[in-house]
Amino acid sequence: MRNLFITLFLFLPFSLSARELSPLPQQSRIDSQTISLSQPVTLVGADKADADAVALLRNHLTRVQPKGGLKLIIGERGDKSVKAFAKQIPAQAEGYFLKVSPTQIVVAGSDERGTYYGVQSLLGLMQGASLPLCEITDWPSVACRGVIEGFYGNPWSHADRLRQFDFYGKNKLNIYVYGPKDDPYHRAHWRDPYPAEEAQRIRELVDAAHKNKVQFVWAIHPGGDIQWNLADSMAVVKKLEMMYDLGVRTFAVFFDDIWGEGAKGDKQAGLLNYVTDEFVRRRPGVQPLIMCPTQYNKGWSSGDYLETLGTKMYPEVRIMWTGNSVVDMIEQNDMQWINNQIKRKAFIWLNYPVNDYCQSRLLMGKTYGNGLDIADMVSGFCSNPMEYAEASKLSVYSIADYTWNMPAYDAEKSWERAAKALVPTNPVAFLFFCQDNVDLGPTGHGLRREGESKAFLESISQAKDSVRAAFGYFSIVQSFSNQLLGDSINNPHLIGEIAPWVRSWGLLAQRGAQVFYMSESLNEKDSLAFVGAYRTYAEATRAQKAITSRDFEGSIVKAKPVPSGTVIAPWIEEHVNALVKEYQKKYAYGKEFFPVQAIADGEYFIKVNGRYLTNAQAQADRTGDRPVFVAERDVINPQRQQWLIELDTKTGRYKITNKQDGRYLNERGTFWADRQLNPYDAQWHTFLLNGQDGRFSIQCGGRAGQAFWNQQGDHLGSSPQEQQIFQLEAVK
Ligand code: LOG
Repeated sequence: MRNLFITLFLFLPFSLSARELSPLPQQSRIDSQTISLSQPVTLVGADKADADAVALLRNHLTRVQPKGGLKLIIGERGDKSVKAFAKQIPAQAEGYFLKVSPTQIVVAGSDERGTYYGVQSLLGLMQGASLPLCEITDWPSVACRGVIEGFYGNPWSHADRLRQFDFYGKNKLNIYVYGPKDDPYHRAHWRDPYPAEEAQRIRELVDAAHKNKVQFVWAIHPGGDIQWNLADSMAVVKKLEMMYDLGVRTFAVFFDDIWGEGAKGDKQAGLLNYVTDEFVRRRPGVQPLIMCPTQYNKGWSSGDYLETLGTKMYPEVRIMWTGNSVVDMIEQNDMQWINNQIKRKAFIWLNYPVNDYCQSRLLMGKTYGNGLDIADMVSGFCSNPMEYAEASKLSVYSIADYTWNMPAYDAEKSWERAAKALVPTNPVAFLFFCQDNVDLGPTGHGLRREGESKAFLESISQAKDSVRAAFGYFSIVQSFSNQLLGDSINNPHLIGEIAPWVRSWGLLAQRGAQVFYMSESLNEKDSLAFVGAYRTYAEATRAQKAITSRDFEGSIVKAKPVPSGTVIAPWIEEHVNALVKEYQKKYAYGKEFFPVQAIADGEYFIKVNGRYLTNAQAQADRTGDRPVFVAERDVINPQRQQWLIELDTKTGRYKITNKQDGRYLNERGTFWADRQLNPYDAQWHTFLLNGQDGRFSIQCGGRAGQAFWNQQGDHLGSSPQEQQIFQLEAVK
């Protein structure tokens, strides 16, 4: 136990001084000496300075008086009030100079946003009424920094979005792109106007975003059914006009995830140019368009599509890009490649921490892997988050940190600061939860995140008795889970959002604790205690499985939370399976409480209608070879028809391997000739056997689509619906 606490202590070094700003400023000197803002303050320049900045400031000052107090000078370059500081104001857009001295405070922006960010920094440094003496010169690394609500699933709620904008303002993010796939007026019914009530909400959102100095970008997604004719070009403009009337000033057109006619590059470029001519350039205050191409990542690029956009589309149109694949971190070489193709700086759409393709996982790990040297190569950098708006703030906080001061970005430290900012009175419990919810598991997109359950792994690897060490860890998890669920001080929206995962995490720990009890009782030859612990385990497993997230009426995605799915959950399952196996070798007591293995490990013939499955190759193509069915027993080479079927203790499913060549069957019921290309992965390559008495349907288990095996002509195939019954006949 002592070891564990040392590990935890090392793991959570809360070095964060309360006076640290985030995003980290470019240049700063922050003293320990402070002044008090509860004294009377006189504002100088407030009538000319950015109104949002002044309003924000006034909200936090209790005693503003016309004359005679502590002088607070505010304004942006060109204003008389800050003329004396012209040299200190950084040249960069959105930069500011902030100086707090005993007798005077200066907030001087290089432009309006700069002044606003200067005020945000001033407020960020305040603790109660006390403000440290400081001098800060600051500006952003990346011009457009923010979030793209671009995921599938439940769109954020109105309240979610309002809270986001406040958060973006504080973290100096300046752009929000509205593009939730499941808003019908964004995509499926892009031509239709929003109903009045929805329109009013958008108006409110735009207003709230702008108050926080966040550009609200509204995106249209017409590619699914657009006709390349004037009527539809006009329909796009008409919809954008409506959005303009609601206050929107920046617009985007998306063509991601479509096929066919809508995916043509030259037509898309033509439309974007048309909208630029007919709308963008004619309306005062409208920013250049942003477009998401159909080939939005290198893996999906082919032909001359990108080059067509690059040459035919007006150079001011910004083009989005997710990297080398759909879900990828961005590095310098990648930027060079794409910028060269599109003849402009790509606008990054980072598919992290979005979890719409791995909904059972919350992505609460540190945000790492993007190059620290790409600031000058991007026209913008936006994160596509989870449908969990509050939980996403953990990563978005770091995106803000990264894009504001890229060279100084430290993923680990930023992550810790984020936890502290989100759950100020109990960051340790929260961070502990986060480090147990890091990885995505295997998905079609392939991104993995390292470091999940680092503290767990360290504590068990250092311990003499790893099961006992794990037990210590699990008791901490149970207590942190209770603390978080009972938290009534910190952001209730965050706590409510993650609650299904936190509850599930607590139950997981309860299951984990039973590993210790089972192991102890086995040592003590106490079968009563063993079975008792196992039943507690099974009960907690059932309770965990019953938890559903987003379980409200009309919910598009109701996820089943899987906390700690990469390290701890498999550890527990493996140990329990092994302990049960060992127990059952010795004792019969309590047999009825343990799961019955569908089929005993061993060698089998796999038969359909009296025909034998054999490894003979019907065809060899890129996707591998298919086993075939033959009428006769193979007497020359019997092993070709013999299959080793064994329970995989990690997944509780069965692995099926050919006796002759040792190849295992994969997720489609086919072989890969080349093992290197398709290494064994229990997630993919194990099957559920449904049935009894030698008659079973065989179903792909893991993330392989849950299809069933069936006979297709001479060979084995799979089908999502049709269950075929196979005879599994033990080889004698
Ligand atoms: C979608 C996006 C989705 C993301 C992750 C882009 C440009 N489009 O594969 O809406 O959230 O991947 O699933 C996408 O990334 N398509």
